[in-house]
Amino acid sequence: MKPRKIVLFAAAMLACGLFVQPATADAKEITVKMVTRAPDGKMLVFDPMFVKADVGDTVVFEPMDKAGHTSVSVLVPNGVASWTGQPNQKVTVKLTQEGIYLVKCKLHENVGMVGVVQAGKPVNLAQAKAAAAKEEATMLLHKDRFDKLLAMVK
Ligand SMILES: [Cu+2]
Repeated sequence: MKPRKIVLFAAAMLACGLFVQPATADAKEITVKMVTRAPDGKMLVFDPMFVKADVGDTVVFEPMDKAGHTSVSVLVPNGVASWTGQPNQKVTVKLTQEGIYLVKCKLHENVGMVGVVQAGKPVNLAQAKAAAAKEEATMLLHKDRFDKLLAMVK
């Protein structure tokens, strides 16, 4: 193709959305509840603690009781802005990049209130494990929770 035709072809593909991840067409909204007591009896947890999603999906961290729960990112894939939710604040995170997102409740992290979101391929798994180990060193309860959740990554 001549250069001009290539440009037109690229413009046409852009117009068709072909450069966009196919998952965006049926992007899902996934709710993660921040609870003091989960239905299964677990105390001070994200429910669910592990989310497997597609790039383009949105995760909504929703406080279910006024216990000061927060959604704070510990690690995000390259190119993603970290976030710091305020106590009892609903936080919406669009998964714009594939990889592992680690999250914690600032108030209850030390008792194991942490979560893992996987979007697409776990391209930053090694970084996630390193960041998780650093957090676990400061935790008092459920020190292996990040490890268990990261073991669910496929
Ligand atoms: Cu909390």
